[in-house]
Amino acid sequence: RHKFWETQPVGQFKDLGDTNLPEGPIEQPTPLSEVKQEPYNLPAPYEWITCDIDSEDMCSEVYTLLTNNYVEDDENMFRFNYSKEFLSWALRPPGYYRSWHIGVRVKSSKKLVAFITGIPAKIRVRDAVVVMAEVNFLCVHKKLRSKRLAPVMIKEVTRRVHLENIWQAAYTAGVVLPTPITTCQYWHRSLNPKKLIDVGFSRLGARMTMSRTIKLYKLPEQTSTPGLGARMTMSRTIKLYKLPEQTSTPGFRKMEPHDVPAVTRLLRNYLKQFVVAPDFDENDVEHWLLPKEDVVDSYLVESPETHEITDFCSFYTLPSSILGSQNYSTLKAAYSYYNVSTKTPLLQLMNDALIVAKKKDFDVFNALDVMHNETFLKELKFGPGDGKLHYYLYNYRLKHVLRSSELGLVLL
Ligand code: YNC
Ligand code: MG
Repeated sequence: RHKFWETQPVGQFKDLGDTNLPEGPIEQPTPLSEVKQEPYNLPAPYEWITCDIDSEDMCSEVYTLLTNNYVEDDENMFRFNYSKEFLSWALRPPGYYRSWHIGVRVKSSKKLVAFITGIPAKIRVRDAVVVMAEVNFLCVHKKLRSKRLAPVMIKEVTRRVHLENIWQAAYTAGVVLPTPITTCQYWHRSLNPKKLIDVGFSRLGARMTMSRTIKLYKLPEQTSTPGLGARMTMSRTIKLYKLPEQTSTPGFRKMEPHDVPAVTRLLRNYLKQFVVAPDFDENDVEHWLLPKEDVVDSYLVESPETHEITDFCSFYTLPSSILGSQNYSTLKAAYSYYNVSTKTPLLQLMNDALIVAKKKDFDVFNALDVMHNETFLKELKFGPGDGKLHYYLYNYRLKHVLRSSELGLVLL
């Protein structure tokens, strides 16, 4: 039962498979004068604030709330630790609205205890380009959980999105809600297996299981030798994940500002093949894909002969706090972002991405099974996580659940 979500304009479980329902908006926009003008009521001890993410102090408060209370894996071993620089980047794309960065404070102490954000994005669904809000960073302090604060946060961001005459949204969650447009799986590629095993990452269900590690290890030489587990040594594991020092693709280099027009053309053309994908213009590409230290990395292939930009790959930096290790406090993770292959095989391109990520000292490289990622995951020794990521649209119905490979959208 979903007492809140059943009241919202989202695909409902009872309607799954009902192909008589049309694709597109579920509810029509209302005149802006009919949008509620006052914020929703919060329980008496709390008040709304609009977070000025430009302000160093406010950015630090948000950082602290999320560092201590945001998403953990199922076994509570790791918690996302988005950096301040990352938050500032993620929340201020072209055309962002300050009013969509919403906090809740305790009136008496001024302590920030909840947060939710939206940013504007043009998202194409089949042939329709729809202006949406991408909603992210929903967080309620651990001490205030299960008090139905989340629905109030969601209604308030919805109201503020409506006030900008925007009526659709996209979001992801690890939990199942009515109803996913697709469900993806995370895959993890060890870059620093010794550390990953030390901190328990390799044994973690939500990331990569030991049995999977053993199975992977088993593949090259041994096929069905019994008692194989005992032969799974650290040195053999390190060897299994070893990468070359240098990238292999001629013309592979870091993206630079003058590449924005060519990358925009390449990416726009590539993303056409997916059912749901962002509609990026040059300003978006400049913001989301130009390299930003410790936030986003992008590489491309420039043909040594024609100087044409033929391929592109990118990843963002999202460390996790390690909650119970004596030896380490942070897991440095790279997350596959947008990749385009036209001339360089995707497998080779992503192998080069792994090599640069390893050089930059990442411990693990993560990727969802979206777009064409399935074509390289197993071969490049990624292991499947068992946590799922569900994608949702608000006030937009699709007739069918998508395959993850039909999705061309990566949210942060
Ligand atoms: C979630 N992640 O089902 P029902 S992802 C949406 N997204 O409602 P309470 C969620 N809804 O089932 P708590 C949700 N998690 O009764 C729970 N819910 O209908 C629903 N975790 O509220 C849930 N961040 O306040 C239930 O629960 C209702 O105190 C229960 O708070 C939830 O950012 C939460 O995982 C997630 O901080 C805030 O557990 C809290 O547990 C927490 O009693 C750790 O809420 C951090 C975490 C979520 C990351 C994310 C995307 C959010 C999308 C929100 C939906 C946006 C819709 C579009 C709006 C714009 C529309 C336009 C136009
Ligand atoms: Mg609550």
